[in-house]
Amino acid sequence: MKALIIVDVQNDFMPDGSLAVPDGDAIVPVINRISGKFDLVVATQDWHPPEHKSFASNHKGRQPFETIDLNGISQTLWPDHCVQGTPGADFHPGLDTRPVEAIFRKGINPEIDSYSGFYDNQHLKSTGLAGYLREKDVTEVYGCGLAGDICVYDTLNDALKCGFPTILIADAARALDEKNYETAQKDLLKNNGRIVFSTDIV
Ligand code: VGL
Ligand code: ZN
Repeated sequence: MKALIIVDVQNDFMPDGSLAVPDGDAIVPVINRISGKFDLVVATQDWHPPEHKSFASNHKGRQPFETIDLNGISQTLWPDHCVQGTPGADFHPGLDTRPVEAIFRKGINPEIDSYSGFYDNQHLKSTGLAGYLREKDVTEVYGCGLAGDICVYDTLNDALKCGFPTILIADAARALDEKNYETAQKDLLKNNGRIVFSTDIV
């Protein structure tokens, strides 16, 4: 059983969104072309309340992209993004969501950020995604989406930690920061992850 996790393909991460990932919309046709080839497709959705503490706007005198300590861990402050129920939190309108069987929402607790689709950033609370994939007898987890260096990376890292053979689809992801993405890809490879291109998926 091959599963595809589509990570955060949401309007606010698109080039005209509030937390724009360069070239982020280029992955949409790539994902649409391959999603039908998987036995199971799930998606994650960044889904923050307006008072989420990852937003710089919720910290007096702070600017986006500064780093603070949030409840004991380092937190990058972001522009407001993916606020629950707003158009920015919707999936890109061109994304074919028909094959998506389940959507795992994350980042709901205002006190803690959640980059991975599996756990929050302190690994305190699970979304249930690992149990869902296990119950579906998934034997391989493929990942794509936005942002490659943040939520895709953390999701695939957790998939590896959960024991799933894990594969990044390189041309179906884009990063906020290219340098961080290079480091992230090296780290996935070091942890026995693999990297393929969408054309390798048959
Ligand atoms: C993301 C920063 C903040 C992502 C989500 O989807 O990569 N990045 N929230
Ligand atoms: Zn977020």
